[in-house]
Amino acid sequence: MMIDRLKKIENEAVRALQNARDEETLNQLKIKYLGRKGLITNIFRELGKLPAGQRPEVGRVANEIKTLVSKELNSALKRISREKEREAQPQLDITLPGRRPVIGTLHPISQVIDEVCGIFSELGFEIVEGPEVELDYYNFEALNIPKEHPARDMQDTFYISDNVVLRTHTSPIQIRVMEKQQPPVRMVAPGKAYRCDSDISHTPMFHQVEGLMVGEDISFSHLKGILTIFVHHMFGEDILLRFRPSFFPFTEPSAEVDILCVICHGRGCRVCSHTGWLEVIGCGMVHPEVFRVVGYDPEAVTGLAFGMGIERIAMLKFGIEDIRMFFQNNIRFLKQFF
Ligand code: 2U9
Repeated sequence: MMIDRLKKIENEAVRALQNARDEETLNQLKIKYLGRKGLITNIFRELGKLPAGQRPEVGRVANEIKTLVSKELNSALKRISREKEREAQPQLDITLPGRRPVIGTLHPISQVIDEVCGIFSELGFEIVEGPEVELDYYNFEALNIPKEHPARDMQDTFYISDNVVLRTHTSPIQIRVMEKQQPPVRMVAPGKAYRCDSDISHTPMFHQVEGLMVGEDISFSHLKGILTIFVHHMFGEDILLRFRPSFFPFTEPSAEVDILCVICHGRGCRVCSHTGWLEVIGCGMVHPEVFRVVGYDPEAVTGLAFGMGIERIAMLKFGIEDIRMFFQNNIRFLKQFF
């Protein structure tokens, strides 16, 4: 009789615990079965009223049931707290489109270098690179920049040692090519250059693309023609340009290419220092002394050369006023060139 009652209590308790959906129900069940006046607790209290022969058996079964119901209660508690945790998490909506990964793009400076090299490459120029840590000889001496020349000043040049510098232009690449290769030469040299200088239009590291074309009858008109084609490709077919005399130790004659100011169209503004023109390229005919140094015969060959600062070209093309924007890695700035 008593055993039957116990079995019934056990079945009811287990079913109720398994069906419970919240902590409150579990608490009530705990009180109902295991509390001070609980159904299982009462059995122990009634043991004394039983005939002595039944007591051990009923006591043993009651203990078993008490243990089992306690275990069932614990696992119900764990189950409910797991369910609560899962409900607290946002539900997964598998119909939502996936998050696109952010894909980087080339830095605007790299984009402009590629564009410049692309134009010259179509004109048959080979692209050549060289070391950024360079011998004084290749950076200065071979380019007709003698020992006491102001361009060598400690204030402009980063010296590694007496005869080793960070190249101040990419021109040493052309010297290295001419040392190894006989004319004709038709090449562009892109890369980083270093000068100890820093303000809104100068950074200690900047980029250049320089070009060189050497052969038997290379003339100033080739230079004008090539650079005119280049400027039209880079800034637009109807851009106005002019060649203005200038001076560089490694070219003679030397010139600079100006374009009509892209901001004010020649009226004069802050960007063009009220001249109406913007310098974009330095150029000239290779100095005979440079040919002599690399072992070319200055009587037999002539050459055209040019150089441009990439940051300057990029600033004019994109309308950027402060060169330092290129090097601050501000993602909101860089994103505009995606
Ligand atoms: C060799 C012979 C001649 C390259 C040249 C310039 C003029 C020039 C500047 C433009 C702006 C450098 O970045 S910048 O500051 N460059 O004005 N560069 S002619 O002439 C050479 C190069 C190599 C062997």
